[in-house]
Amino acid sequence: MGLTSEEIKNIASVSAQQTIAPRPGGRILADALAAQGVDRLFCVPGESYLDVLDGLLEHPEIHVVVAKHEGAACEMAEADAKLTGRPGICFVTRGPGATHASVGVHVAAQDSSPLILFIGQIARKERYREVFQEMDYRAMFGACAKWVVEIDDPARIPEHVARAFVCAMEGRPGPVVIALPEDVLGEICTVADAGPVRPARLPDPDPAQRDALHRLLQSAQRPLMIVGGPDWSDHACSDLADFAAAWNIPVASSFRRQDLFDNRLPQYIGHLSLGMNPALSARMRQADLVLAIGTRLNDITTGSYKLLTPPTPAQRLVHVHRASSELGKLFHAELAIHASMDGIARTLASLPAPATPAWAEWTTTARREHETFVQLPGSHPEQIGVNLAEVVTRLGDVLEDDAIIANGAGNYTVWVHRYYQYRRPRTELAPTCGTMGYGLPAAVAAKLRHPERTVVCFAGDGCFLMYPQELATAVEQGAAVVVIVVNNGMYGTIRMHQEKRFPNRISATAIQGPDFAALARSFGAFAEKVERTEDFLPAFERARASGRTALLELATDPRQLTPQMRI
Ligand SMILES: Cc1ncc(C[n+]2csc(CCOP(=O)(O)OP(=O)(O)O)c2C)c(N)n1
Ligand SMILES: [Mg+2]
Repeated sequence: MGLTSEEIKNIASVSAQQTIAPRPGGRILADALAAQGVDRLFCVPGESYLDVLDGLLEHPEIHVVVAKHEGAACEMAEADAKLTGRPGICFVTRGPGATHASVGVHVAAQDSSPLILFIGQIARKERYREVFQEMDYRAMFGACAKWVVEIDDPARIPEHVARAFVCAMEGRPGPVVIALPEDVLGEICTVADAGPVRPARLPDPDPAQRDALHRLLQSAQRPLMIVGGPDWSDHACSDLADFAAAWNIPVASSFRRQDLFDNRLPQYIGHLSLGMNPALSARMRQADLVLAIGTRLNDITTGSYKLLTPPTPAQRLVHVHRASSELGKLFHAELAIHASMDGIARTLASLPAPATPAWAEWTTTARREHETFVQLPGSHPEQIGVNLAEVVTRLGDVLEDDAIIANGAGNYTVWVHRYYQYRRPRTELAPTCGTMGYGLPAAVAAKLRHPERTVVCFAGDGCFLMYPQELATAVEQGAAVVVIVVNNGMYGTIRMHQEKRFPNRISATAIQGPDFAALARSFGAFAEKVERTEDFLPAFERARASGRTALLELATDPRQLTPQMRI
């Protein structure tokens, strides 16, 4: 993706008068990261980039976290980016390292998170012979990264790294991949560092857009706001809440962006997700004005494009996005606004609200429907193991507002998203692209970023078994996360689909898991198994009080596939 001239202007270079010592490429790269303010990176080491590892010894301010699998390393970097808004940094080796790490590139692309994946590459002179672990990264990542580059000249490392930072953050944030030939990293050259870069400032809505927005709101009968997408500051979220309160406008979050709007507020009406509240989908259909703020309106958020149909939906649509390329891509909005989330939230909060909006009843009813949906269901008379709805609700009662909840993919997340009330921005680390295994790496990254906050990872047994070895990373790093393994002995989501399409024909969906608590203890973690709902909270408090990485295995009922569906 090209940069605008504005952005290129932002790439400042150090004054030519400065005396520069010759350095090997690996050191130039480590210095370039430091120049961009990198304070942490995630890696699995490889002989292909020893020069960078060596160069990093000169930068004790950069915390090098060694994960045990590159998929986890890259997801840690992506989760770190979700928390900081700055590019997450990951280093892996060529071939096997790069292919493992690709999952994190996919998450960063679909979740719009800034990420830079550095890959140690074979030496330039060996290219095109299919030598040991040789791969073409432009071909491999070309379709999902915003930019892929192989650096051919150590003198251009500062330039390329600076550009990668801008590229990952500008417009719709996403992944950049940089391949580093081994001999480039070893070559000594004399070049100045680049200064820290910042993408060009995004526009604010202009006065004409503000007026049009105001008019649309004033003429609406049944408005509904959808919030989503990346890069929301605390300030923008708070302006948005002020606007929603002043106009008493109902707010739904897009898939796995529930933390953008305090779920306890009277305007919050739920989560546009897989298995969403049918009353919420009905509201979406009935709305006469949809304000889509920050979200790209993907298939899940729009109920497979049935609740909002492209290109011209039945509802009047205002679409606001920080990337102009997302506007008009799929939906033709009546009003499309290219703006930062800070800018649009400030504009919305400044609109003079009517004394009594026409839709008071519409909002109250939508909220009531949401409250009914998240009410604790009674246990089925034949239920065994813990009641997950109750566990999640009780956990929400004891956790602080800034606690971070991480998860991967699986039906267990339906309970988490339905019964946990997210309250603050950047407290939900959840892959909008449904990547199993994401929870533990994301939780580790979160605990390192915010050691003072409680970090809980929910994982299904299938999900957890993708990266159980990252407990070693957590213990090594002193990351006292609490992992809650929801053990139903199966890939429940797939079993659910199987039951619907091929009833009573179980194929490849059972899991014979280990003794999760014993496994966790072998890594040096605190661990307990919980078999009754009432034992959960005391076990959770013991886990937290241990001050160590902790794991609680919850035995859940394999027949309870979702809060509604029982085999
Ligand atoms: C990396 C990855 N592999 C496979 C899938 C397909 N998939 C989605 S959910 C799921 C099962 C999840 O099982 P588990 O974590 O035990 O949760 P449960 O559904 O049982 O609650 C699978 C295999 C996926 N989303 N991601
Ligand atoms: Mg399971």
